[in-house]
Amino acid sequence: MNKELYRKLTGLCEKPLAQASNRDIYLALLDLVQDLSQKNEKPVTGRKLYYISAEFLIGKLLSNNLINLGIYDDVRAILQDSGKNLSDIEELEPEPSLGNGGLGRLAACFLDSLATLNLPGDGIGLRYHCGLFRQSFQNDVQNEAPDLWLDEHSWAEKTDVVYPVLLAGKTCSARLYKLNVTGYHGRTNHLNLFDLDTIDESLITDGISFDKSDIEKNLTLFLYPDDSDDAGRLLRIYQQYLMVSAGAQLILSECEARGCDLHNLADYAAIQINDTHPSMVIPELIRLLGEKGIPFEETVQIVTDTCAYTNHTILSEALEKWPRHFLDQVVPQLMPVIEKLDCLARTRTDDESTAIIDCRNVVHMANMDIHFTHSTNGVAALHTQILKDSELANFYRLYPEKFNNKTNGITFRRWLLECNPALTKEIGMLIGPGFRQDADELEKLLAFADDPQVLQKLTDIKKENKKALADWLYQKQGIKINPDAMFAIQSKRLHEYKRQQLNLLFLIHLYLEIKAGHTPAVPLVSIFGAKAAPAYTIAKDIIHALIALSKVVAADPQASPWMQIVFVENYNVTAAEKMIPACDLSEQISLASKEASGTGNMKFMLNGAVTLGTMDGANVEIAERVGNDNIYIFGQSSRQVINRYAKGDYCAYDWYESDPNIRRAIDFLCSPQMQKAGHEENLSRLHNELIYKDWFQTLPDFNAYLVRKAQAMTDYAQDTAAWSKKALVNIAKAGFFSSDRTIAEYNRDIWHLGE
Ligand code: 26W
Repeated sequence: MNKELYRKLTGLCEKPLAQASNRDIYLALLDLVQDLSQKNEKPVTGRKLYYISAEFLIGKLLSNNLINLGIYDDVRAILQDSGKNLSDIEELEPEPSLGNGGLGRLAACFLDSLATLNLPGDGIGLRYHCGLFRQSFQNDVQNEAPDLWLDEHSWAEKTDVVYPVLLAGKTCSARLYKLNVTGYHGRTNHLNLFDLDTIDESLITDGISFDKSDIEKNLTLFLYPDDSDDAGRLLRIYQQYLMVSAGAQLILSECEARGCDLHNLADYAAIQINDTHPSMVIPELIRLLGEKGIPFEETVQIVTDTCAYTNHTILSEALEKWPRHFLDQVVPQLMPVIEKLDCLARTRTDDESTAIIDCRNVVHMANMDIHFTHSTNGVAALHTQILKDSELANFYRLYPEKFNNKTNGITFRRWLLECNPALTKEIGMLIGPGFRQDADELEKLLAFADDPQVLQKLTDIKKENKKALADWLYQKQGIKINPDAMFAIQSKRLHEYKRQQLNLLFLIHLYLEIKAGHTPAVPLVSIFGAKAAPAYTIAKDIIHALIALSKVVAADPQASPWMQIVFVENYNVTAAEKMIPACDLSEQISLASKEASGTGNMKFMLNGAVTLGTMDGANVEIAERVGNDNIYIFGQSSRQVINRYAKGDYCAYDWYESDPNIRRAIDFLCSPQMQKAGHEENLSRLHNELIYKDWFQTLPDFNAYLVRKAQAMTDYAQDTAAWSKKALVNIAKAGFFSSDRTIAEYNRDIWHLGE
């Protein structure tokens, strides 16, 4: 036993561990981690990164920190000796859900990798009082409740640092909270989160509704308050400005404290703008540098040299544009700067499509980013190519040298070491511990690709993880699932382009086939985890249809031994850590060209799931690495999809009318069974949507999806060892998708930290 650690822990508890409550121990561990992580803070020399992001989906931090500090096993053993269980203590930690999905989780993985690689890099964001809403299903529809995660004892420590921020002409005080980010045997960096002292949580009334008028009381209450009305949209601008103005002041003061004279800001700071949400940092820095007496032209050059922009989407509705009068109201002090930037951009080109303020007085944030940063990157090879070829082609012609790709990655500390200890241990026994620091070493596993014992062991580990998921689901939702079935999981934000509705149509088809006497090769448990944006009606209808179908299936003794549908309530990082290690088939079925990258696809692969997917986002790079035998690809190519959109000739109704399988599956939504299990309004709205709109071309991919999924099920059923080999190859080839590789590339090409 590690005696020193034991002494420290009992000292912090102020009583023997056996007599301490789990909460006492949790708080003691929190103190212990803060203390140890502080010791790894290192002075910064040269350039330091500031990663500004409206989202940091960090998840629970206790285990992650214990692993990174190298004391996880010792702490677990010490607790065990005193009759305590670390996982019970982990349960007490609230999950900070400070993000919607991929973009926020990526930011969290990046912070982990920066610290692990010993690179000086901090995050800058907001300390939302409620993260993404807490989801429950009431009457089989999504219900949203506030998720007040802040505890009196939290990882984010209050500081005395306060910056003035001018919001609609009134000065507010932005207070800095600092959270230690530990690296795996690396340095400690920080996540800087800003908040106002005046926030009033009692403003929250019904569900996630609140009075949106008094920004001093509500500014950081929620992550992305509902933007379906103007008040919500204005509030988003207020939030963004609070973040970037306080962030810019923090950056300037840290650099000045290190001796920077601000003319050389780019030698001290690299700022990464995570999607368009922090774009106002550009005019804000120009404004602040101007106040210090630096001429406009020079401030523009300094800011361009310092900042870089990442694009995370090609959905045009997600590229932020604000009516000019919104900005006039919230940040009048920025408008003269934005106008000058617009004029300057117009001197470089007369291409109206690249204007910052367009002829209808709409301000295009992404356009400002591309003109006035030195780097624009996409997040997977295909995504970057599409940006260059179509979405941002006009910009690419103007600034070819600015465009570059940085394929996303995930931190293996959380998504392997922490969430799948059994697999981690087995890998260590086979190839030694080197993969923990160097993910590429996973390739050594290929030497065991034909070793029956190893393949059996992988099958056994997967089975145990499936049992653990089944137990968890039973405890949480009272649902019993069959661990001998194949587990197919689709977990991600709910969006039509991600096509949970395609999966729904498959499941209806499967059900009807079983009813017709055609049983599948293997029983299937189909698991979903997804939150729908509160104002996104069709997304909520898709959730409802899946839940209604799950009831129809469960009530049917002929079908239920063969298929089960489970919708996991309140999908978040904690749920993901349970679900991903238990997955056999990873569903990555977005419409080709629409998913910028995806990162769930990487997490599943690393945990030995085989992908069923379209040639979209990073699936393309996964396919390249694992080869055709170890992935199930289907559907239209991104080229075909882009051409179809360009021609504008897609007609869902034609597909519905001419294909009996499609018609049968869609019409089942309005069948008496479904209408009895669910709500007529939601189901017929979805029926209508699929037949008359289907913006994301579900129907043309339907048959190809059926065929590939049936093939995967047959392969799984027929030869366990062959399936296990596919899993092994996926794990072995996952090294490229480590965020350590991604961060090293950002540093090599864009940031040049510490230099
Ligand atoms: C309108 C504001 C807005 C728009 C989009 C807020 C949030 C979003 C998304 C949730 C952004 C997002 O998460 N994008 C995802 O980013 C991941 C990391 O790069 C990619 O892997 C996903 O493909 C992309 O959808």
